[in-house]
Amino acid sequence: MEPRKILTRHENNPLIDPADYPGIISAFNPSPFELNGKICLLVSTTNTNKENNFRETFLAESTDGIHFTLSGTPLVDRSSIKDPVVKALGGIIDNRITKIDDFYYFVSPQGTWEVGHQGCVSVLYKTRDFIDIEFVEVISLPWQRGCSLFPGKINGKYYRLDRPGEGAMKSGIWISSSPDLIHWGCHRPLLSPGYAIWNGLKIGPTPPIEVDEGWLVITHGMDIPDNSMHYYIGALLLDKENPQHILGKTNSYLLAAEKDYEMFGHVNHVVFPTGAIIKAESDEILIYYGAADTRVCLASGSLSRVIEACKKEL
Ligand code: BMA
Repeated sequence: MEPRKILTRHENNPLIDPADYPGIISAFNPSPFELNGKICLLVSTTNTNKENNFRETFLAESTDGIHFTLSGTPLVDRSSIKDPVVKALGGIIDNRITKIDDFYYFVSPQGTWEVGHQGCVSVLYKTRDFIDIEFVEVISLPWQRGCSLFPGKINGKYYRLDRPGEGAMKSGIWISSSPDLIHWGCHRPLLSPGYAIWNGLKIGPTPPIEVDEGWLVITHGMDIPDNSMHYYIGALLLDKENPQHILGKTNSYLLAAEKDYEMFGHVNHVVFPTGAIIKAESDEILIYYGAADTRVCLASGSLSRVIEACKKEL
């Protein structure tokens, strides 16, 4: 089946609309996870009211994966962070979340402009219950986005994917490893942008999901077809034992910005994934994504077809 026909948008889209939350002007790029039988999202939000300028993450919870309630306060209480430089870093948005053993780890690409530098660094947080959130460490240099942890060790080491680069820079996916989730090295390029037209300028990762065939990674791609940025959703399959080895990737995108709610907003023509949930028993993948950097949407479809599209490079 053609990759662009695998996913179906949910009829209730957008599932989270900032219009329903006074004070918030965008709710987007949701990082999904499961907790106590619920589907939850770490939702990126902005409020550009000049006196209360923030970019923060709010927790959204749902019992059916469709109807979400957004928390009333930001997830990370910055007053609990002791390190003054980390406390002053830019907004906590675009998280990638991964459960490793008993903890949920999430990484936020936080700006360093606020502390007199440039670019984003990857900031690692962990929590068990989404009440007590612990700052762990800054785990990258600047110009780093999209840090996505694998959900456990592979042959004795933790692994992660990154998308170094910002703005108009060409940016692809890199892989690295660590003994302890804090000290990272052995950086290697994994996938360059431009393997297809929809990722001409950028290709970036989300947290790898274990499937029978390997590690499934939902990706974002970006191209500038008409002098404006267009974002797409694609997928990649990595070898289970050696994640530096790509088994296949979708040649076509799975989703492009085609609906009004994806084409028009704070940034036009954006469908941006920050993770996915799989329901292996019903052969389903749920991709929650940011639409036009303004709202939260859902597209879902057959997991095995997404994997097949990767393997056959459709
Ligand atoms: C990326 C990040 C995301 C955003 C996307 C599209 O580089 O800034 O927050 O959704 O661009 O604007």
